[in-house]
Amino acid sequence: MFVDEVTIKIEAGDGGDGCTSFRREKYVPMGGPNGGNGGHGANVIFITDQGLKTLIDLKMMKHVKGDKGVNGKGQDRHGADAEDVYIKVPCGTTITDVETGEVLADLVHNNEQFTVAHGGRGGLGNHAFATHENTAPEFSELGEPGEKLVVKCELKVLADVGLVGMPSVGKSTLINSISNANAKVGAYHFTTLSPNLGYIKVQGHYPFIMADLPGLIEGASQGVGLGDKFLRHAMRTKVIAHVIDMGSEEGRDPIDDFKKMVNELSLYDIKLVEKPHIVIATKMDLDNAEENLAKFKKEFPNEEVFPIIAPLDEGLDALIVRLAEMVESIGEVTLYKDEIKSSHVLYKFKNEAPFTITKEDDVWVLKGKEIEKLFYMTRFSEPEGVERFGRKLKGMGVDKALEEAGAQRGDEVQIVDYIFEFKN
Ligand SMILES: Nc1nc2c(ncn2[C@@H]2O[C@H](COP(=O)(O)OP(=O)(O)OP(=O)(O)O)[C@@H](O)[C@H]2O)c(=O)[nH]1
Ligand SMILES: [Mg+2]
Repeated sequence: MFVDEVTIKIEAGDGGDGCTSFRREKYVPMGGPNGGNGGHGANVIFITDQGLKTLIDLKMMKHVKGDKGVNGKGQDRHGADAEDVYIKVPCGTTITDVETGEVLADLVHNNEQFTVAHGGRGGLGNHAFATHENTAPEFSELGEPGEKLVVKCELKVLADVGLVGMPSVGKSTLINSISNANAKVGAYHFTTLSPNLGYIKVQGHYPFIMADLPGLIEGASQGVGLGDKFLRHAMRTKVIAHVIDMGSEEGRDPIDDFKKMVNELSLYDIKLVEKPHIVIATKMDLDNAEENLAKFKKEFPNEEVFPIIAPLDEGLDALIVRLAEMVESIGEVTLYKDEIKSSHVLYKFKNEAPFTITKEDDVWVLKGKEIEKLFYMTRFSEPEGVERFGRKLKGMGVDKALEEAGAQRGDEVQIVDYIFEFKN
């Protein structure tokens, strides 16, 4: 099964909690604070692996959750950071935030990483809060919550050249001969079930990427055979290379094959036949090949045809030089023009208001990432921690904003599920 679209829920790990603790030693009546900090929560990171070809492993995941950092302890022992979670994906995977529809990352190269959800930082222990004014703080922070989101991963084969042709015409044999690809070759139809990518280096030219697509048959655009689901990958290539078996080993007629292929492509999307293309004539070692080639050229005098024998490396140099030239002359066509804005990895520009105020029944409700984070990191069992929470809110301008909104002394104010009294 070729899985090229998966939605997963992602939760980075929360930070470990800070510790409130005091030194206890014999003969030392008032030991200082020694509560350690919590460890960092696990980040969730996508990483590309060129060995992977589909998103099938992700299909099993559905929900990925990073561990919480270890809590701090007394005697200034800091908690360990949680281990990051890596999600391996094939090259050519794009990651979209389902809620906003924003493309977060377009991972193209091997071993490329993208941190999709950051783990929370560890809460500070009470030692970290010791100051001249407060040498013995009786509070510590809880760990910061990890980021959570739902993402859609899509595999979109990124290639400059797409090999298109009937089953068993020798597409995989060709890509194996000219690139680092390791495509399965077989004497039966539909050996290739998902696209293979090959990286091709040509002396004096920029390297380019070729995609070996599964074989198409007549009616593919209507879902016959493996259907047309792979043609969307062809849509993203700059050059289409039609692969035609000139040996007519299986009783095929190369002229007929070519007509059928062009027809299938045009039925799928007319843009496919408008792309620059060439014809690769394979299996030129077979008896009928020369004769068929002559007929083919006569029938299609305007087609640029490259006869090859891939297993013997014949005709390959001329072919790849020409493909490199074509790719270069097309230049930097952005494959994801509408989807991505800058480089291959995109970062969200976060510019949200620190909080919002709404009135629900008689309660003023405060919402916002920053304010909620502060809430989650406060240990409400510690009065000094609660005091600090109040000071921080004031510092963020909450008191002023509530007053402006019309809040009166004594009104109820809610953050997450905590309700406190407005005192101004
Ligand atoms: N005689 C000869 N046989 C070839 C040549 N190239 C490929 N073949 C054979 O043709 C058969 C099909 O080759 P593949 O490379 O698997 O063909 P494909 O187009 O990738 O096939 P699908 O993935 O099924 O669409 C295999 O048995 C190959 O060994 C060639 O130049 N000459
Ligand atoms: Mg194949």
